[in-house]
Amino acid sequence: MIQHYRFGHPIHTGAVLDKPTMDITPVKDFPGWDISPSNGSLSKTLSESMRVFGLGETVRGMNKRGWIYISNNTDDPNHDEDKRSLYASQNFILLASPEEEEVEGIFIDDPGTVRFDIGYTELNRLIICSESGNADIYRFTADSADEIVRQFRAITGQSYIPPKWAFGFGQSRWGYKSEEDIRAVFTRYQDASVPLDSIYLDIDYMERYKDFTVNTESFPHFSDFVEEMRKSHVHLVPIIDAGVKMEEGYETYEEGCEKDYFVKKENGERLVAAVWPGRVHFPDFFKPEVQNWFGHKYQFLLEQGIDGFWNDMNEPAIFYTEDRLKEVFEEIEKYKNENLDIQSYFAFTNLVSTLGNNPADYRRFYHEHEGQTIRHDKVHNLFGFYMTKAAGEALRKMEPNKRILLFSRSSYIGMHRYGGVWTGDNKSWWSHLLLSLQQMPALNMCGFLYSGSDIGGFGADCTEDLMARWLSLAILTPLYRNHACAGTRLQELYQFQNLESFRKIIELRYALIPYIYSEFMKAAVKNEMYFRPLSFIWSKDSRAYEVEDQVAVGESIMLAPVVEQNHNGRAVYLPESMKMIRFKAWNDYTEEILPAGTHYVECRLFETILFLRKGHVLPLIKPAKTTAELDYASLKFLCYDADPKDYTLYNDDGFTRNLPFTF
Ligand code: MIG
Repeated sequence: MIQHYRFGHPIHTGAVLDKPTMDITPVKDFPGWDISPSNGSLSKTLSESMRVFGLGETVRGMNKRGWIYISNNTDDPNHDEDKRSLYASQNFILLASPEEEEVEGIFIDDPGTVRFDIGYTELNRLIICSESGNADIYRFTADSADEIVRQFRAITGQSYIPPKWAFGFGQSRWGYKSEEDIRAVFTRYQDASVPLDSIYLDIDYMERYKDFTVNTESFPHFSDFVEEMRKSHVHLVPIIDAGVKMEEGYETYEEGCEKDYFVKKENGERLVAAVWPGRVHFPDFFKPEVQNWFGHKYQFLLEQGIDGFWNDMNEPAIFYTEDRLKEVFEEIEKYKNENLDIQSYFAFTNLVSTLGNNPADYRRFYHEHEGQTIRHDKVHNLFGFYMTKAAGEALRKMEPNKRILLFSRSSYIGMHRYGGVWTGDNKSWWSHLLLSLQQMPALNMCGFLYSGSDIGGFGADCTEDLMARWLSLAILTPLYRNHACAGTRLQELYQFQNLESFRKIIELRYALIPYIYSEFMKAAVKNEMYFRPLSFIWSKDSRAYEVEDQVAVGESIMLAPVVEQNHNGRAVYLPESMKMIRFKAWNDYTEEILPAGTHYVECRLFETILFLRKGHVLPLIKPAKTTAELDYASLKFLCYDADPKDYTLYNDDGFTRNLPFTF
């Protein structure tokens, strides 16, 4: 059942479909909740056994109890335990307990700041607060978590489906500068016979960081180069940033100015911010004509053979604005001849250190939205969504018959219809290895099925053992991309000693593609999750609710990866008997049936263990250099008290849109 309650006068975000496929009933209260429209809050006492799941891409565990999360999209490369906001606002939570029959979901559709105080102020109280007091609130009730998720997707829409090659291994690094750099990556992987489907182009492929340009000095024959890679079935995936460089003669800039497509301040002047290109304007993605314009700009790259993109810096990230910079210099001037006491010393240093992503700057500009002029901060969390919607809709028009890879850093619910997400600038930390696993079910719950973290970690130096464990933990994660920050230790697999062993992990990934693709498609089409917390399946098992480092993936598999350094194994909880499959390589594995309960399971570096559920099947295929070259005639099936016929395998040409999917 879906109920709707409204606070104030919320704006229409597009998160909820115009034509939902389930009924929504307007109500005057939610049973069991205290609602206070005057301060935009709703709250509820949580029983001890109640768990709170969801919120997509946030810090901490799958059970969100015991912290306060604030939806306020922020470019913050330090995903520490005390952070309240990251890049995305996915305001959907689910409440479940082994002691209760009813499961409940709450979605707050409010693109401004929303606080989820989940046992922070009061240990056993959940307080959700819309700062502006304008929000559409949906309450879902059902007898299972899976049903709540289906209801949620029935009103917010089906998840984005990427092309099949997007499930292959991708190599990325901020710092590849030229055709030669990219070719070297390709060659080294080829020489090592490591499968690879994509190489990513970070901001250096552009001419002075200008969107929809290619640096012709470092990529003199871009389309030929794209074609050269494509002959080996390797796709190049360029980045697109939200800010448009201010530069005379630059078409996108000049056109945007002429047509009045950039965001403006109260005085009517265009906002001048600074990001990688230097001074930029932000397109007003809230206007349909701007979405259409910006989206069609991707054509420049499509024409050169590109068929995948990642949208970055779209919170939007601001290094500084010209206005703020001016204010700061004026303030500094005042301190010049003063004797700085401790207070003024802190105030002084603070001036410069808070230039980036400053809240004052997000209050400086406006959007035109459905006939209204709205100050940015009130709709801040929609910016990345609308940029990606712009791209997604235009790509559908420009390539009506071909799926294009698209994922974004910033997001809001609704964006899951247009693209996937990656989890931003994590670090090469063991704690982030675990975090990356915990974020997946939360993202899936909110509709973001195509997702993944930067494998090996983005910031900081990656060690060989961390890379091995990460590749193995993410073995079934849809986006399977090794990415790192400029200046960190090189972490392409061939930079490490045991390249052979890395090859075996990547080959196992490719052996699992038929399962990954089938299960992803089922989840997308049936409005379900691909990654699930164990408690969503074993909902009466109170132990299952405590498991924070194991997940179910698709219908057949449970993962229990090693997430600690220098461990050669770990304790694994099995809610029921499962078959443990220990892979040393895709074609070198052992199978062992384990009873329900807790087991210490050895798992050495470079081994991957999959737990096959009873009554289920796991298809395996002979790996190939790319997903395009997989030979489905080589399929075989591992079973635990099941028959290969019990498994619905899905396959298609890997790129056609609008297939008549049915399961
Ligand atoms: O301020 O384009 O999250 O993946 O490599 C950094 C450079 C900008 C942030 C992205 C990261 C990307 C980087 N970008």
